Amino acid sequence: MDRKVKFGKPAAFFDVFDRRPGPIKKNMHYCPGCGHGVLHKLIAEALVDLDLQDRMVIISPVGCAVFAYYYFDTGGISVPHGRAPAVATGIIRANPDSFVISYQGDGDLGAIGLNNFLQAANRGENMTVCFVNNAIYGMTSGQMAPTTLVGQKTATSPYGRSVENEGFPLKVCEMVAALESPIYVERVALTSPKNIMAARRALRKGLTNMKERRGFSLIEFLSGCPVNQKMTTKEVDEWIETKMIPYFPLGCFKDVAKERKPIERPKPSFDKKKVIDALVSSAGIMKWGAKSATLRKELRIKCAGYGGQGILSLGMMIAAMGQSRDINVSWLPSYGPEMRGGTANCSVVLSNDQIGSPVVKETNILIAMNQPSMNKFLPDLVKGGILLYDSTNIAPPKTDRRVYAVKASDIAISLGNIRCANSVIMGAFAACLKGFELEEFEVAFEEAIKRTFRKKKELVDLNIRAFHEGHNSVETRNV
Ligand SMILES: Cc1ncc(C[n+]2csc(CCOP(=O)(O)OP(=O)(O)O)c2C)c(N)n1
Ligand code: SF4
Ligand SMILES: [Mg+2]
Repeated sequence: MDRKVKFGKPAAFFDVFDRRPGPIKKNMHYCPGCGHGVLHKLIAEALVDLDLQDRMVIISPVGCAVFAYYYFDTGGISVPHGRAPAVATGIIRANPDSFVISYQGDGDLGAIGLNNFLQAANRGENMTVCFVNNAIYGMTSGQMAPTTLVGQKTATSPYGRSVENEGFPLKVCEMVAALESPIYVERVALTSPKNIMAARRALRKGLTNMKERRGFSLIEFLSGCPVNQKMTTKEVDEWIETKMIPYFPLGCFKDVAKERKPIERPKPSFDKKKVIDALVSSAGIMKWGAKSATLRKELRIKCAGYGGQGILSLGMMIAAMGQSRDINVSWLPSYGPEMRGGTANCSVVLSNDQIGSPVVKETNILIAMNQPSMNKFLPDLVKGGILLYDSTNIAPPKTDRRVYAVKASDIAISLGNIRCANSVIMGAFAACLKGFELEEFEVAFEEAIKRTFRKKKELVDLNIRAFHEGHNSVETRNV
């Protein structure tokens, strides 16, 4: 163990923090007296001394440490709140030659991400979790955390945490030590020099376990957040020593690294062909092709009819087909009394740009399968818009828009199943769009149908026949 005191910036930090926006490039963003700054330095020193820097990925949580990647000259990812151990698992499983630190606050690890964390611990993933317990949500200005002490006042517990309302603070080390897989669990404090030296030793032990591929280590760092605890740095250290440590005792809760046989996991495969095959067969429709070059503008589509006519799946199918062409899509169903046989509708947007709102009011294409839907939504069809309707159920409308009609219900009945009327409509829809917006529609439809009904072969054939009937039977009314 290296006992030499070191000065200056460890080489695992960037010389200049160029990733940090604004003029300050030499200092960290942490408040004076914050435990994160101290721990960062301990980590950076250890990465150099243990020769881990080049293969290390540090996962920054949501919380005050979210910008850890400004400082560490290592691999780094910022992840959604609480998801650090899940992302760390992905990295370590996909590339077992890498090393990974899951760096987490008490809100991140103990509240929103508790399940992610416990499951990773229970699986015994080869990672080191650095858990910064400052008994508060630092980044968001001091709300109560799972580790807030009983009686501690925070922004959301102005009268102090109470056992009656919130229960006792979560003892994470004690909980994890009770699990079978973790090999090393220790609680330390970032307060006095003596405690910081103990923290340094614990951190290095956890990182060494990972380096030797022994499994899951957790180190909990009791830490100050002077700003939100409204204390000076000296007061916060005293508070940790006199209030936190009696409830969260320091020490090693488990250390079985040496006697445990590490869990062996299968080596991942990066055979390009196998990966593509796996992706394509599970997504099916992804084979459809490259990004559509022919979608010139945003298409806002409304599908409407009776509940039970397959309106929502019609819209879903259009959205899925757009998605498979790498077009941005949204699908917004309208539920409610419609589910009991009234009108049902859904809004679909296809766009090469970002979609501002999934609500379709000004409609480019209206697909109407019953009269009330036609009456309700036709006024929203923009000038130059397309109306496609089921002429079995709907009287010819008076409109100056482009109109296409198909006897969808009659055709579906003649094919033996009224429920394939939506596939007839899809065929008609493809014919309306031919050479206009989306190419290779038929190929995509067949793939989507095969995927949807993969366990009912007879429905695949029926829906494909319905699609072709609809395609061939659509009539233009006023183009
Ligand atoms: C999904 C999600 N929920 C909530 C938030 C808001 N949020 C940001 S940081 C934070 C709490 C961070 O507290 P902690 O994990 O203890 O980190 P600290 O800042 O104290 O180090 C919360 C709730 C968010 N960003 N994302
Ligand atoms: S708010 Fe608290 S946790 Fe966040 S940087 Fe400041 S002292 Fe540290
Ligand atoms: Mg916190």
